[in-house]
Amino acid sequence: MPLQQLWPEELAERYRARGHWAGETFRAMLRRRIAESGERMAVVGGAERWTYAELGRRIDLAAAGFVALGLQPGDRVVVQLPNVPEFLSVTFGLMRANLVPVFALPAHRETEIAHFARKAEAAALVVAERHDGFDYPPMAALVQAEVPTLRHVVVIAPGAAPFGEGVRAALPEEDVSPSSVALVQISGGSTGLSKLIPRTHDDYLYSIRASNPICGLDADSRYLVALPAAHNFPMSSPGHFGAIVAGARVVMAPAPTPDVAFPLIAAQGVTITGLVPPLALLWLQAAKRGGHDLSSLQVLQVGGAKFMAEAAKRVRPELGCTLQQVFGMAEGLVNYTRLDDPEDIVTGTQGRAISPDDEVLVLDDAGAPVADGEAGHLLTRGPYTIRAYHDDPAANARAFTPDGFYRTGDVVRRFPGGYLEVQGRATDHINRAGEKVSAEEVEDHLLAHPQVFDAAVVSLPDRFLGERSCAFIIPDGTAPEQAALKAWMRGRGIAAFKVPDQIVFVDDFATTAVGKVSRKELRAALRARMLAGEGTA
Ligand code: AMP
Ligand code: DBH
Repeated sequence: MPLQQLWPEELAERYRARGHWAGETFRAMLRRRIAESGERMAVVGGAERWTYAELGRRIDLAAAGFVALGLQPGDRVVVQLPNVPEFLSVTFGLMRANLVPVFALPAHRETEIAHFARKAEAAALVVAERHDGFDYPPMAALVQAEVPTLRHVVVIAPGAAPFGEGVRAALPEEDVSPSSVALVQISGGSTGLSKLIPRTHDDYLYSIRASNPICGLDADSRYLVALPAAHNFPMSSPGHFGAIVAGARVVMAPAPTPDVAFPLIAAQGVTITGLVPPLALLWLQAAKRGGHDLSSLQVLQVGGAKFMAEAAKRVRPELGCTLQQVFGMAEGLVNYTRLDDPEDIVTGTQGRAISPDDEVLVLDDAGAPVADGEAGHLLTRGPYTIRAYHDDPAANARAFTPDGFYRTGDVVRRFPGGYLEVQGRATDHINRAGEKVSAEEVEDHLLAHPQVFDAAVVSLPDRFLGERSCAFIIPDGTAPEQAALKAWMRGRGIAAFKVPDQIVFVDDFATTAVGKVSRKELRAALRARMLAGEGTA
């Protein structure tokens, strides 16, 4: 199944005519960047410090290695790497060889990686040797045994070029079309399994180029990659890709916690970074204790989940930098508060869209526009929002309107100037500290357990995570032990963040009064019962 992302011709023409789609590929952008910024520092991480020239050399080495494996232009390669400089040489090396990276998070495990690889018909998988106490090669071997297209596993050891220094191969001369797919992002999965999000060179680079000035990112900036580098937010809003586009410095943080990030900020003079709300709270708490020099930090971006106004108000006084709220999605649309916005906008909204050509609709249940200030469903289309997921007609029928608007599933209020406040969502997923967990996907796993008769997974408010997951389970006979059930879930080869935070055993779902209900109504009823204090933890 070929990877593609197509806009109707008249819209494509408009996006080109307005200069949004610049007709440049990643490979062309990098060639220019490396020629112009050769002696400047490009990326720092672990023991590595690479100038742009050195990054360029490593990109070519990685590209040659992939070509030498026999990979063909257009082949897909799943990349699962932590925040290391090699993240950039591998990703851009793949692009240099006209291959397409598919980004997985370090937290994903064999079930998820196999799903991405199968869905993308990937020819290779790139993993780290070890990260966060986990050995990736054995997992990669399991995935390879399961996915017939996966011919190669490439293991990255810190500092070493992935294929050694001596590898030689002729790199493709022809560049790809800027309207072709440059990379594949993964959706958080609002229903069922994660979907693949193909992004083109034109659209992704536009979102990055347009983000840079909005976020104050220029050649003198130093961007700290605190969140997982593969995530769309730290990759493109404007993220480490934005830093590369600007000729700035990327600083890779092996972990986002203050003990690791604060010393890096001081040592590297970090000027900008992005966090999810729970991490921002941790940083606020740690900064209060003092003993760190965060004076270089100019902009703290917070996004991925709703940052409450009370916490938002603390950023400037306690961290001494400007807060920027970021409300984005791997499917496209990204909203930012602007750096010079008044305090109430910065703390009370999740920003406004990047582009004058982002079309943003806020609609009631019947599909009619609501008045400004009223809550409604957010739909969008524009020059960097996808028109379809890869190879998933059923999901596409649900997620896109016939005229190509993406149904974000978010419920928002719009204010004058186009500022949005995220109020909630219409789809059943748990936004667990920015990680989106599909209720349906977790239920499917639970239902595979022999002592589980039925399961419904809901989100509950959580002081630290924002939301946590709670599984209501009707046991089949004797209920399993909670700890045993959680351990069994982990054994399913899924990311730890998908294991329910809380499990509540119930005799039935007590929905008889309502009659036959949808899973959605069932989840809502159970959630309401729990919040009303009727549940037993
Ligand atoms: P995904 O589609 O997996 O990339 O996740 C994007 C979703 O994350 C959005 O549709 C929102 O539901 C949520 N999200 C991202 N940023 C914010 C934010 N600043 N405030 C509230 N929700 C957010
Ligand atoms: O949550 C997200 O997916 C997200 C948040 C902020 C995102 O994709 C982005 C910015 O680009």
